[in-house]
Amino acid sequence: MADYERMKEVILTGRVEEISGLVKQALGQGTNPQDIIGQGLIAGMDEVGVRFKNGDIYIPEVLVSAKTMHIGMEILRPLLSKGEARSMGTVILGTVKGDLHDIGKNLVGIMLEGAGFEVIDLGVDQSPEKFVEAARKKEAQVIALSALLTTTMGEMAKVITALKTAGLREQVIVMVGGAPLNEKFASTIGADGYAPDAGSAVEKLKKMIQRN
Ligand code: B1M
Repeated sequence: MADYERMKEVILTGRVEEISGLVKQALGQGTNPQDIIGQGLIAGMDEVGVRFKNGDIYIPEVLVSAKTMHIGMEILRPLLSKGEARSMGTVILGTVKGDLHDIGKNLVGIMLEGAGFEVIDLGVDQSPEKFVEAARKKEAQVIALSALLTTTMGEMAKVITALKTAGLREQVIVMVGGAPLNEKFASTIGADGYAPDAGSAVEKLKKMIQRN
């Protein structure tokens, strides 16, 4: 049984030197990489978020926790990517303009790769034009947008408008996510799908791709 409580504690306290050992130990015990991410790494970051919000910890601690989680992720990423050999489709992924948060976006990318999608990650602070250009160039089936700030969620609507202007809206599924979003917001801006977390993003996208 993987020691999820200890993993969460190590992420929370930012003990970068300990996370690799714990993740490798869990893998050695036969634990599914996606379970390690969900119940260990993400659960740890969730708690970091709560403490940051409550003012119990500050930005430097948050960054060390994020680094700790990334180290764990780097061990798991190649294992997830072996999930399926055939590509389920090409996804252009990124965090919208003005927004620098990338931890959740990276998780979504890793999980999508694990499910067999080809993921082209544009990074953070990406303009609508960048998404449109990448979708056209790569003949992508999906644009996946992340936003963590209430001040940047509106950028998602601009991406959809830019897709319409470019004549690409009908060819591309637009999926949105991020902590301040919900189903209603996604539907208001005309997105095709919303997912509250990385796991459900994969499930929803698989279904949408099959329907198309
Ligand atoms: Co910022 N930050 N931050 N931050 N930060 C939040 C988001 C905040 C809620 C904290 C708070 O005040 N309680 C708040 C936003 C308030 C709001 O707008 N409602 C906030 C703020 C205000 C800010 C700054 C403005 C602070 C400042 O400078 N005064 C600033 C903005 C910088 C900018 O972007 N322009 C800022 C900066 C930062 C850091 C750089 C220090 C750092 C980011 C580091 C990085 O990403 N590389 C940071 C962090 C780490 C956080 C918190 C603590 C944690 C975010 C995180 O990584 N969570 C966050 C508080 C919180 O969330 N409780 C906070 C873990 C991650 C796994 O979850 O990203 O939600 P999340 O992703 C989830 C789901 O949302 C979903 O799946 C993921 C996992 O399952 N999901 C998708 C995400 N994208 C998806 C896309 C999908 C589907 C699902 O489909 C495409």
